[in-house]
Amino acid sequence: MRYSALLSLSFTLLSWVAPVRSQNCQLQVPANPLTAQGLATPYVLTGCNQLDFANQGAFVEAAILDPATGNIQIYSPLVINAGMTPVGNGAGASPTASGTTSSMPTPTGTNVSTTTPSMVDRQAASTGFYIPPIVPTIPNNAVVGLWFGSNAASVTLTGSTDGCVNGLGNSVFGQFAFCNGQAWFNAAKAAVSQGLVKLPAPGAGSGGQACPTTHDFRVVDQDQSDNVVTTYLLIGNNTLSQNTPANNKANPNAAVLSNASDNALITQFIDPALGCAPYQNPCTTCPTGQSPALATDELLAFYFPPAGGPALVPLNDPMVLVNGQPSLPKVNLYRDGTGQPHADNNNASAVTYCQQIAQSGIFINQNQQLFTNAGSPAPNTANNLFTFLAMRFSASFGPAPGLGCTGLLNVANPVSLTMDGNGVVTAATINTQSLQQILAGATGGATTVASSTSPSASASTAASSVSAGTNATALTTPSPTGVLLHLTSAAGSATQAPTMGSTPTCMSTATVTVTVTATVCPTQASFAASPSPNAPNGGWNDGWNGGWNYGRYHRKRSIFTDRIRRKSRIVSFD
Ligand SMILES: *[C@@H]1O[C@H](CO)[C@@H](O)[C@H](O)[C@H]1NC(C)=O
Ligand SMILES: *[C@@H]1O[C@H](CO)[C@@H](O)[C@H](O)[C@H]1NC(C)=O
Ligand SMILES: *[C@@H]1O[C@H](CO)[C@@H](O)[C@H](O)[C@H]1NC(C)=O
Ligand SMILES: *[C@@H]1O[C@H](CO)[C@@H](O)[C@H](O)[C@H]1NC(C)=O
Ligand SMILES: CC(=O)N[C@H]1CO[C@H](CO)[C@@H](O)[C@@H]1O
Repeated sequence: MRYSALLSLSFTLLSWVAPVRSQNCQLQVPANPLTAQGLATPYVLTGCNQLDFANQGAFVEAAILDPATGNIQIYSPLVINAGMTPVGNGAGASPTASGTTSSMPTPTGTNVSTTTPSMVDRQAASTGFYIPPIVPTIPNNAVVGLWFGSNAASVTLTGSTDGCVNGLGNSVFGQFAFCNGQAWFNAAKAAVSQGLVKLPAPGAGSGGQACPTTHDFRVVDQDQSDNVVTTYLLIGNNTLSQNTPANNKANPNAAVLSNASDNALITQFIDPALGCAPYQNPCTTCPTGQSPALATDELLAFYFPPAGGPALVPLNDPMVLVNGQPSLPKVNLYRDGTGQPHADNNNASAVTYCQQIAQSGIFINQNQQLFTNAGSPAPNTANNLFTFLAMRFSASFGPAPGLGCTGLLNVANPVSLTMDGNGVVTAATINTQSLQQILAGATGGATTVASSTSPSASASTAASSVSAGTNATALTTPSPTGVLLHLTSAAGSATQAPTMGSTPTCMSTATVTVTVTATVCPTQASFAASPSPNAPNGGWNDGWNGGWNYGRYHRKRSIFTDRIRRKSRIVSFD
C-alpha cells in the first residue's frame, strides 16, 4: 500500500497519501554498488526531487551477509538530488554547529567561499546539501543485496545496473527494484541451513496470537514484500543525510524521511499492539544501531510460514502486472528478488490470493478492540490502527490499484468505512461472515478448482456431497482462521449454476458435488513454533510439498501425508 511518511524526531507524524503518483524517477546506481565504496557513494535521483520525499523520495537498503559467519548487517545508502553539495566531514557531524534547522548549512570541503556568495553558492543553496555517507565495513567474500523503494509512481535504475532487476523489460515493478537479490537469498538460505544465520521464531504475542511476518495473510496488502525500512534525515529543509546515530543525535530537529512501509507497519504498530518484537540486525545507518529490513523480514517469513499459509507474490499484485495483465514471468522475477519460490499459474492464482487475504479482514475484526486503542500510522487518513487497517484491507481487496478481489470473487467489498468531514476514516464494519465464506473457498473457489492440475486424490481425501456455501461457513466456527476447505474437484453435478452473489447466502441454493478435504490447524502459537529454520527448505513452506498455501491445487500425495499430519489434523467428510 502506498503511504508516505514523515516522522519527526520527537513525534510520529505519518501521512497516508493515496493519490495516484505521476512522477517517474531515475535513480543512478554508482559504480561497484556492492562494494564498501559503492555503498558509500550517494545515489543520484533525477526526474524527481528527493527533498519532496513524501511524493517523490527514493530509498535504498542494503543487506550485507558474511557467508563465513552468518553475520548480517543492514546499511542504507544515501539518495541525493543531482547537483547537491557535500557538507560536514562525513563522520556524522552536523552541518550546522548549533544543530538548528533554520540556518543554511555552511558548505565545507568545497572551494566556494561562504563569505562572498558566488553563483555556485546560490545554486548550491537552491539545490541543497548532503552529509557524505559513512563507509561500511564489509567482510571478505561478503554477499551484498540492494533493494529500492520509492514514493513516486516509479523508479527506474540507471548507471551501474549489472545484476539489478527493475521489472520485466520495459514494464517496471513501479516503486520497487533490487540488485543481486537472488544471490543474496541463495547465500542467506545456505547460511541458515549451515546453522550460521539463526532466525528467531516469531512466536506469539502477549495475548497468545501468532506474531505476523511479511508473508502473513493477516497483514499483507495488495503489493506485499515491497518495502524497505530505510530512513534518512532532512536537516533544515535542504540537507540530506543518513540517519546514523551521530547524525540523528546532532540534529534533533531534523525530519526523518521514511518509507512508511508495510514492514514498518508490522514492526512499529501491529507488533507492539500484539506484544511482539521485530527481528533486527546491526545497522550503522539506523539511529538505534539495529533494524529490520526487507531482506531479513523476507528471510524470516520464508522460514516461519504462518498458520494460515504463506502469502507469496501473486499474479494480481499490481507491481507484477504488464499493461494491466497478469504476467507469470514478472511474478517470478519479483519472487527471485525476495527469496520466494517460483510459481506457476495455479499456485500464484489471483483467486486463491483473494480468498486467503480474507484472513486479514477476519484478523482485523477480531482485534478491533486492541487496534482501536493503538495509534494510527496515518492520523490524517484514519483515526486509529483499527480504522487504518480496515481501510488498507478494503483498498487492497477492491478494484485496481488493489487486487481486484471484488470482481474475481464476485462479492461486495466486505468493509464499510465511515469518514468524517475531512475524509478521515473514523469507523469501519467488516463483514466477517462473507470473509469466512471466501476463506473457505465457497466463493469463487469452484472456478479455480476446475483448473486443478493434480486430480489424483491422496488417501486422506474423501469424496463427499456437500452444499458448499453453508457447510463451509459452519465448519469454520471452531477456529476462524485455521480451517480451509480444499475443494479439489470441479462441480460435476450442479443442479443449477452456482450463483455467486454479493450476499452471505451466495451459493447456498446451489447443490454442487465436490470433493472436499478440510485441514484444521492447531493453535496459531503451536503452528508458528513448528517449522524448523534448519529443516531443508524450511520445512513446511518449501516448494515441493505444496504446503498449505497450495493445498487446494496440489494434492497431498501419500509420501507427504505423514508430514502434513504432523502439523495439522486432516479431517475427512464421508
Ligand atoms: C515505500 O516503498 C514501497 C516500495 O518499496 C512503496 O510501495 C511505498 O508506497 C513507498 N512509500 C512509502 C511512504 O511507504
Ligand atoms: C521547511 O519548509 C516548510 C515548507 O516548505 C516550511 O513550512 C518550514 O518552515 C521550513 N522549515 C525550516 C526549518 O526551514
Ligand atoms: C578546489 O580545491 C582543490 C584542492 O584545494 C583543487 O585541487 C581544485 O582544483 C579546486 N577546484 C577548483 C574548481 O578551484
Ligand atoms: C508452484 O509451481 C512451480 C512451477 O510449476 C513449482 O516449481 C512449485 O513447486 C510450485 N509451488 C508450490 C508451493 O506448489
Ligand atoms: C456435513 C454437513 O454438515 N452437511 C450439511 C451441509 O449443508 C447442507 C445444506 O444446509 C446440509 O443438508 C448438510 O447436512
